[in-house]
Amino acid sequence: MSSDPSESIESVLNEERVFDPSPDVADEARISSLSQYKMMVDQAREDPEKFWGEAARKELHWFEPFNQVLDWSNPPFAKWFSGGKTNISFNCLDRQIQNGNGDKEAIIWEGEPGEIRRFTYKQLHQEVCRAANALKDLGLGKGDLVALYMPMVPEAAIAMLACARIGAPHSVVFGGFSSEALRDRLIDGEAKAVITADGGYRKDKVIELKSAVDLALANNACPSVKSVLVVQRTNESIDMQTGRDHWWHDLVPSQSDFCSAEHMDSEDRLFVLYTSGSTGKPKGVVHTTAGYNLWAHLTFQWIFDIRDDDIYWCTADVGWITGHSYIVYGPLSNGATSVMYEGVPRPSNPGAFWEVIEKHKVSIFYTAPTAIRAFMKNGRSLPDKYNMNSLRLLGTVGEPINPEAWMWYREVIGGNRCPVIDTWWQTETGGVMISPLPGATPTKPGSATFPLPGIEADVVNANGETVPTGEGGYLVIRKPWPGMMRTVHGNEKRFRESYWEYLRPTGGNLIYFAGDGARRDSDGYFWVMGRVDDVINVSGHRLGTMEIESALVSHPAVSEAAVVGRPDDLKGESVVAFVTLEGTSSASDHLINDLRNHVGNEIGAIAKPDEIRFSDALPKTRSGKIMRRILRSLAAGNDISGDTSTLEDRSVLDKLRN
Ligand code: 6R9
Repeated sequence: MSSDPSESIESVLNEERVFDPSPDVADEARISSLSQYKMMVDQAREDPEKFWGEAARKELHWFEPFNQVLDWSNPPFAKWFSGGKTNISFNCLDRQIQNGNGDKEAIIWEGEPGEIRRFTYKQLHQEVCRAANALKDLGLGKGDLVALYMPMVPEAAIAMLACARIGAPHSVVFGGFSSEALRDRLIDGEAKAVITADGGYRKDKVIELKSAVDLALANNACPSVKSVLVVQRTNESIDMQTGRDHWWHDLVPSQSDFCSAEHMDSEDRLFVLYTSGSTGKPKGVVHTTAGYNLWAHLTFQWIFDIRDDDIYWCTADVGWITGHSYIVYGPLSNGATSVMYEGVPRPSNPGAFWEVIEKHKVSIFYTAPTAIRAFMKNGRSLPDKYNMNSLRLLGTVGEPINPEAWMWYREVIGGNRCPVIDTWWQTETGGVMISPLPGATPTKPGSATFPLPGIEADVVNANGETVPTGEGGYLVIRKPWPGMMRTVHGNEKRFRESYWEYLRPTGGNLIYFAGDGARRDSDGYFWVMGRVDDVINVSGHRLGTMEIESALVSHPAVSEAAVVGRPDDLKGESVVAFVTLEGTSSASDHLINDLRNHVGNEIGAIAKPDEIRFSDALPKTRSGKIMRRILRSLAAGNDISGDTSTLEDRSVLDKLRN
């Protein structure tokens, strides 16, 4: 822990505005009043096993019923719905067809160049079955990890569902990560196959993916990977290695469109998704079949109060947890229509988002604060040109949303009629944890409001004791929940230590610490204030400062590096690196460029430092620890406040100020 949360929590949020759910939203909603929400909270608190057990039986299809709701005999390793057999691909497809949704649109996809593809539930089911059979032909089956390194094309969702169908856990690696980052993840997960595309489109440019896969696999770096399945998207000329590489269009379309769903044990692995932590390499967060399915399903239903005629659109990439839970699994498990868009707003089409909303009559729109802030900067004249009357709900996720951006979102995009649903959660939590319910919760701009039923969230001090109202502290979860991560892939110790043993409460009950600071106001509303560990959040992307530091020091010119976040009006935070050089190297613009590219190659463009400052030395304690608090103040252009008496060499400060 690099900072005291109360220190990093600003007291800017004296927010007085409250927006009650409008009667027309509330009247039709599943959860239609605050008292109904509170009743559910009480039920879940009184008898959690009954609450979750009933939900699981009602909401999911089971090949075989479970015989125990929660096994918490070996905390923090939870087992949910033991003995049960289910399959998330069955829940997302077959069950929807059985329920009469076969001809309903499951996915409406739009590519950046503007082409549109539509899949009904029946069609998606067929595509998934064909892909699943193709994976079987490649020798893949239950338990074999399959990595996906894909653009935002329908085949990304189809591949995820195909893996789930045959019981092969997937590990989606965001297409913006470099070949180095991909290689690390393939090795760590011992992936048996990679599904990719020749390339993808981003901001009118072609992003090469297959060539990055080739680089990652070069020199037999990932011996576990036996096959690569390649979707043709951009028609790049790429190398295909005989025996290893196969075109999707050669292998998939000719398969049978029937493939029965594997009966998966509740606790069989569904996927591994890597995310940045405060120490070391990215962690492979493990989610399992039934608990994750229930959580993605139930949260989607609660927070968006999904209706049969909704057209729902989440702008995330499938490479992140938001794409997993709220483009693919949550919406499809509820029989909803999910829009998938390959593009982003770009100079050739700055109104791309509003155009998609208008064209597809989107009724629920879920995006990130960083996007909202960027639009806000350019004014309302652009969104005002589009007809967005179809919208009824607006969601945000990924980082704290400032009240100004929240108000702008509500007024300009939502025409003052759509509730703003600010959802706090993480890769580790599987689904949303703290969020308003549109028909029940009065909202306050900038607050994620209350924990969902069954989620025992609290704000505590280092001893795990609840802090007084209004005071900042660590945001924790006191009880297990179905969507919780089960472990860090290959590292149970790291799972225990990073999440469950950071805070050691008196009394001994384990509590989950999420890495965020928060406070609660006198009405009980949660205000999440951002990370209090060495993770920085740039435009909603999680980056570990340690990862960027290791990338920097792997460059021959760099001796030492320290990376901190600096508050940024648009991106939330930007990356600032303090670097000391090896004896013979000297600071120059050329070197700055070189270092930025080096980080791009090691991790991905999102991790490139916005600013690099050279220094003869870094501020350290006598025991040799870098004092990041000082660097954070310097990066933000603030005076160095607080205690500096533990500094080994105070003269370093003067040098750094320049
Ligand atoms: C879903 C997702 C998780 C981190 C989390 C926190 C930040 C996400 C937030 C939020 C304030 C919100 N975060 N939603 N902070 N308000 N509504 O983003 O997962 O990529 O794992 O990031 O994002 O700091 O700890 P992930």
